[in-house]
Amino acid sequence: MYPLIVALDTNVLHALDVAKTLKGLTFKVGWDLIFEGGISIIREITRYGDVIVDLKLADVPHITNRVIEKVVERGACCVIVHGFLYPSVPRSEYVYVLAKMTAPTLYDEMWERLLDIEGIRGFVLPGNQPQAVAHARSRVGCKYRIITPGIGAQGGQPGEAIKAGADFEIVGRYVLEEPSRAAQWAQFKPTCFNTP
Ligand code: NUP
Repeated sequence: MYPLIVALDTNVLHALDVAKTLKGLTFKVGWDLIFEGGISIIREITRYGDVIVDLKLADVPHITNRVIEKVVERGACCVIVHGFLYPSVPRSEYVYVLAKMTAPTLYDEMWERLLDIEGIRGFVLPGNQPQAVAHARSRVGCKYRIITPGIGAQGGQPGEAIKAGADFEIVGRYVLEEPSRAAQWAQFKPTCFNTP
């Protein structure tokens, strides 16, 4: 398994085709694909690899927890939740906290505070900002996973965020356009965790 999470931001047929071609990798399913394929698309994609569901949840705890439960019931390993919910971020082994985005946002002013959250699976951090990834890794050690979008179309170079301390890089367009590019990740090793 390469330390690569393929973001299936495309239509259902193309997503299934890419997942079949890259069977054994990890896939990220977001709103785009769920609106098109329905919630059952999560289970369908799990036939080809682990699935992270990226709904960037941001609601009060009881609602967020109910959505997480529904997604996990369908076979996803984990779900991405907005860090700005802090301190009301749901704490669970299924939760990845989005702490800083690949585009400029208000997270840039307070993201480091989120690194103190306890009891989660890990953090989503910007792979196109390797210095932020390195800083986060030095703060949290190998206690949490770090996964990083922003590679390829958003400017990050393949392997750059892993070198800075990430476990997996999240890549959409760069791999969707040409799935054979996924093989570039064969040479990289996760910093701490082998599983997404
Ligand atoms: O800060 C973030 N930036 C980002 O691009 C947090 C994310 N979850 N993503 C997601 O990563 C985005 O929603 C998309 O699914 C993927 C990046 O796609 P691409 O730029 O590699 O095509």
